[in-house]
Amino acid sequence: MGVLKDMKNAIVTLGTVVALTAGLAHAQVAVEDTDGDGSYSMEELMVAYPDLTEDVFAEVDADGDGAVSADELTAAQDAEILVAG
Ligand SMILES: [Ca+2]
Ligand SMILES: [Ca+2]
Repeated sequence: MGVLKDMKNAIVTLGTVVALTAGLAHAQVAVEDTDGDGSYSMEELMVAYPDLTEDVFAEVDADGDGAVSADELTAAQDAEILVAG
């Protein structure tokens, strides 16, 4: 009976991990590089984040080159500088 209980615990734990991972993936809003230049402009970001302001864009654009790279976007989402809704 002990083995069965351990298996049940393992399945419950796995289910929790899957649910958490799905939740994180869902929280990440997909931003589209509409013009295909390899980076995200303010206009492209505003499709996913309509409330985006120039101040926030400047914060997301960590190196200040006027465009947001995929790395800058991921960092901003992780740091919750960009929050959907
Ligand atoms: Ca672009
Ligand atoms: Ca940049």
